[in-house]
Amino acid sequence: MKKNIFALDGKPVRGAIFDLDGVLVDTAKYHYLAWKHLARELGFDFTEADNERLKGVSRMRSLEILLETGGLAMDEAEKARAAEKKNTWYVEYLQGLDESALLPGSRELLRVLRDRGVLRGLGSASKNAPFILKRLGIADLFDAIIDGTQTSRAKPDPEVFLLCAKALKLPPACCVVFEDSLAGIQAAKAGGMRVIAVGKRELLPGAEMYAASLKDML
Ligand code: B16
Ligand code: MG
Repeated sequence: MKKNIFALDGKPVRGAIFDLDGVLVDTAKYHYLAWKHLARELGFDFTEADNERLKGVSRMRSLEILLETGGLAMDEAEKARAAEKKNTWYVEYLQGLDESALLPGSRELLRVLRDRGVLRGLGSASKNAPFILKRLGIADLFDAIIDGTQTSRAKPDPEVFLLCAKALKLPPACCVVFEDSLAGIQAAKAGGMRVIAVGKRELLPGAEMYAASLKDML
């Protein structure tokens, strides 16, 4: 392994918890296209820079940030309809998804960790995670899967990662989280875990280690 996750802070790493969108799979672009479509229908442009704030946060919170960006307000019923619309478009984009959408190094790193006795968990905010994992054919590489269908509090709340550590039967301090979003890094830190950020240090402060992609870890 090029970057030694076992040397992180000198404490043992017994579990690795992976975020899904933007870490293991390139679905972030489909989220963006679907939100941009919704913004266009609502009469404003939504840029890639605006989209940075949506990464890792729940569907409803993402909609609220989008409305804030466009200077619009909606009541709860309208919000539910708009979020549903966005999800329909997103799921349509996902229909073509296959193993080629796996980000470089994803499957290989999961296998290396398995072979070295490190438990692997998934900690994703996405309610579409079960469908995506099935399409990618990597579900059997995880010992525990926690996604947006099992959580009630969005990142930066640590709930998703704490539930995952519990499902792995490991104390949070023995786990390392791989994340591509600021909300996710904050969630992992709040849960008492170490973080490897997948992305740029300037955009993702607070992690113990940085990697441009999971391939860098191998
Ligand atoms: P859904 P992650 C997150 O997944 C995405 O990063 C975020 O953009 C999305 O809004 C959220 O899932 C909810 O996804 O609408 O599919 O339920 O990065 O935590 O794996
Ligand atoms: Mg992510």
